[in-house]
Amino acid sequence: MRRTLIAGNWKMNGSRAALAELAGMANAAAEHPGVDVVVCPPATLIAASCDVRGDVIIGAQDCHAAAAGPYTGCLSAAMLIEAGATLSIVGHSERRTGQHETDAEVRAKAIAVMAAGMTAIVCVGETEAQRDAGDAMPVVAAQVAGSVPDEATADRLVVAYEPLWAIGTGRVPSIADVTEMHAMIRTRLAAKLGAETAAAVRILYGGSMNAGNAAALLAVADVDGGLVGGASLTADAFVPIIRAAA
Ligand code: G2H
Repeated sequence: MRRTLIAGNWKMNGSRAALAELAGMANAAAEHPGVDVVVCPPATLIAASCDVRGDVIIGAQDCHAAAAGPYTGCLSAAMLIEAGATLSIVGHSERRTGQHETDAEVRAKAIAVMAAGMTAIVCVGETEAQRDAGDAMPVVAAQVAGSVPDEATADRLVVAYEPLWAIGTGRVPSIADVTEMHAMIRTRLAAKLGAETAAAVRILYGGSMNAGNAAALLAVADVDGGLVGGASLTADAFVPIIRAAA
């Protein structure tokens, strides 16, 4: 009942030349209609991406919580929609760490995204020190409690579990750890949103997903897709992950 979702997060990478890669991803999306394929390019490329996206859903990497105002360099949900985005990542660890975003700020961003009619991908994940200390589960549980809006609906919310120590490192958690974490996240979503909504929310795994490990990660019961960084920058790297999800 949950459609698999494969989302590429280009982070601060890509120029107009990368639109040729997006065209290749669009071909793969057309060949695999059972998979929702998302690409989140830099905001400067959202509008141009919509010209070549085909069946690919174009998303943003962040969204300000306010509708408008004195927030230099920031973009509102309405601006992102006008550019062509229908989804936004919020609370990526690179923003939680680099921009000191709190759970409350991430929740406010998710509310703004959903209220505008877009889907929010809310990111959670523990640091290596927290995992080593045995705190991974309570840390992520607290992030889910604090970052996911109480009013979220399954068609507007996606959760991405991204352990920080797996991001861009080539390391991934064991299948047992991914299984345990995703099951816990769904249990926490049920407590917050009700069992029916929680059962329908997609929970993505993110952190060094690639063509070699995607099939095993996507086979986990509560893994409903992937949030892919480095391996989403080229069609050659991203398309095999789309195929693995089909
Ligand atoms: C985690 C992921 C994309 P990567 O940040 O969100 O990046 O796949 O490069 O680890």
